[in-house]
Amino acid sequence: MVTVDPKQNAVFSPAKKRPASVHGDVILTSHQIDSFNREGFLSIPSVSTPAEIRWLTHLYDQMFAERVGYDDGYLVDFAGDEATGEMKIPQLLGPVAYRPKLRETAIWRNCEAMARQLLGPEATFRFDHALTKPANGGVPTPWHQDQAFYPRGTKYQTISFWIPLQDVAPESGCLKYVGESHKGPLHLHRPIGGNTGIHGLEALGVEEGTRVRYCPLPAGGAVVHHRLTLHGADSNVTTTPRRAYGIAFGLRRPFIVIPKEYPWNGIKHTAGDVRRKSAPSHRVKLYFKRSLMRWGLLDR
Ligand SMILES: O=C(O)CCC(=O)C(=O)O
Repeated sequence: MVTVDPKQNAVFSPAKKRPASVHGDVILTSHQIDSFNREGFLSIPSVSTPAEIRWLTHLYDQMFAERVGYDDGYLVDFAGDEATGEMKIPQLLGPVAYRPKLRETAIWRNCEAMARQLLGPEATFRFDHALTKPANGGVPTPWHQDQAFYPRGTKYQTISFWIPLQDVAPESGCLKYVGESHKGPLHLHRPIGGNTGIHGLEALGVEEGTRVRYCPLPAGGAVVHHRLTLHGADSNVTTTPRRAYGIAFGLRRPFIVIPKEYPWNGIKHTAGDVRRKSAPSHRVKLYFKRSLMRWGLLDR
């Protein structure tokens, strides 16, 4: 097993005395940027502080305990079809919509600053999520590429940061990558196990070869990956749940990135989709979105 030491090529200066408003305490070196561009991912030893991680862990546990987002269809099972009982990998899509304070964190500020270094000054926030791997075994996160989740009409291309809230290693479900897979192609995907009631996707025909890299990290460290980088995680066989927060930033392109729905998304019909479409908040949002699009004030 090949693991990547985040300290190896990283320069990190958590400027403790800086006021919170200063943009980005973590500055990527040109060596790190080259490494990201070459490999399609990068480990960063710290993007937060122990106090912030304690605060976020509390907030995170509260959100999952209260099942925040469930009725709106934003709390879903990434790896199960929900018809079968306990969620296998509970995932909350868009936690910042429920807890706007997430925007005020060092994690957010640092990831946004790094995204601008990697993508350019126009990079903007696109998406966040929280994903828990229950303790004592359970299912792995299969190989997938983030672009496979993009819906039709997307005009953005993203990179994703993933921040564990406790130390992670291969046995607790740290992320693993296939190095250089961001150079393409986009693999065919399918809903996990071919079950169209499952939200998560798995890539087909992945040849791992010798290029698999595990990225163990301390709590509050981060990995960042390109939208085409194949990634996944093994089962969490430790006795504590593995909590992780993810944020994606993207660049708006002058063209539609996904003109036609990917077939593997078109065939999905999940319990979360049903809840989302019937939630009153969804219907109101859809009404305003369609009106703005009709008036030319919003593109997809
Ligand atoms: O947390 C996991 O197991 C997978 C996360 C992931 O695929 C992502 O954040 O892009």
